[in-house]
This record gives sequence, structure tokens and C-alpha cells, in this order.
Amino acid sequence: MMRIGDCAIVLTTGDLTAAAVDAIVNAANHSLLGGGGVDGAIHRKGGPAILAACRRIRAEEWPDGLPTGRAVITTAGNLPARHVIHTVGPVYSRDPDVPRLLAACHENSLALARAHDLRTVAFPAISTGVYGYPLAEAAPIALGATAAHLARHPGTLSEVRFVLFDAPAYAAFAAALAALPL
Ligand code: AR6
Repeated sequence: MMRIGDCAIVLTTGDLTAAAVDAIVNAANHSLLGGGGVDGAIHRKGGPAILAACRRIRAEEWPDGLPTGRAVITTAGNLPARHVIHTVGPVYSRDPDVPRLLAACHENSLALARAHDLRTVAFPAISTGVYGYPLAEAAPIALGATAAHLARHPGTLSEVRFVLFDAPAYAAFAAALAALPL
């Protein structure tokens, strides 16, 4: 755990779909219409209201799909969370834009949470599954972007939780949190 102003950054292991927070963040794809990994689990357990809201967002705001690094918010349907923030992580490559885009996912998701007066947000390890981002590279970017955002925007958020699916993911995030330059 680390405190930045009034907000705690917390690491846990488990299933993101069980998190009873104001918003969980979905590692989505451009289509916003579902997929595998954490995205599949969110739609499966949250029910059809999430997909219906995503279809509306596609029709009204993003007809060509949500760009990488951007975020949108919907209901969480039947999940214990109140909202789902959908963001699209980058597919891992050596392109120098990739770390910036992963940071943008975190910054834009947190900005959206603050804009909706949400206090507690839970993230998965975005891009580290199907999109192939190595955990040891993704963890410092995810935590660094989160810590910097909280330092710049104190007040609204009280907890940002990272729900890591397995022990290697937890270990990578714990090492990165301990090494954060603060
Ligand atoms: N709770 C917490 N973490 C989870 C869960 C869960 N229920 N399920 C998987 N993870 P991924 P990406 C972890 O593949 O790499 C989808 O098809 C998983 O172990 O879900 O951003 C989308 O539609 C990994 O550490 O997301 C996109 O097409 C992390 O969540 C694409 O995958 C992210 O893995 C996005 O790929």
C-alpha cells in the first residue's frame, strides 16, 4: 500500500469482477463489444446491460471504435461495482508510443472517474494478457502514471486498487510499487 495525499494505492490478488468499488476498469478492445480475458469475464458476469451501453457509445461517440489509450464509462450491470470504465491498452511492441499509450489508459480512466465523482477504482494489469505486455515493464508504467495523476489531482479519489490475477502479476506490481520514485 502507498498513500498519495488522501488516496491509497492498494495491490490485491483475485478476480476484478468481484471488486465492490465505484468503478472497475476493463481492458477492452477498440470494438467495445467484448472479447476474452478480463473483458470476457466482465461481460459474462455483468450481463447484457454493459454491452447495450457499449453499443450506444459506439453509435453516438465512437463509430470507428475507441482509440488506444482513451476511456469511456458505462453501467456495471449485475456486477458488485457501480460502473465499468472501458479503456483500450496498447498491443505490446517496440514502438516508442506504446509506454505512453499504456500510461494514457490509466490517466484517462482516473480522469473519467474523477469527472463522475467516483472515490474507489480498481484496475486489472492492462495489456499484460492477450496484448502481450511483459508484467515487469507494464507494472512501473501503470503505477507511475497512477501515482503522478493522483499527485496532480488530489481530493476526489480515496482508493485506487490493482487486482492482479495471479502471483507473478502481484509480484511484478509489488516490486514496481516499492521502486516508485516518490
Ligand atoms: N480479474 C483480474 N485480472 C484478470 C481477470 C480477472 N477476472 N481475467 C484476466 N485477468 P487481458 P489485455 C488478467 O488479456 O492484455 C480481450 O480479448 C490477465 O491475467 O484480459 O489488455 C479484450 O477484448 C492479465 O494479467 O487484457 C482485448 O481484445 C490482465 O488481466 C484484449 O483481450 C489483462 O489481460 C486485451 O488484452
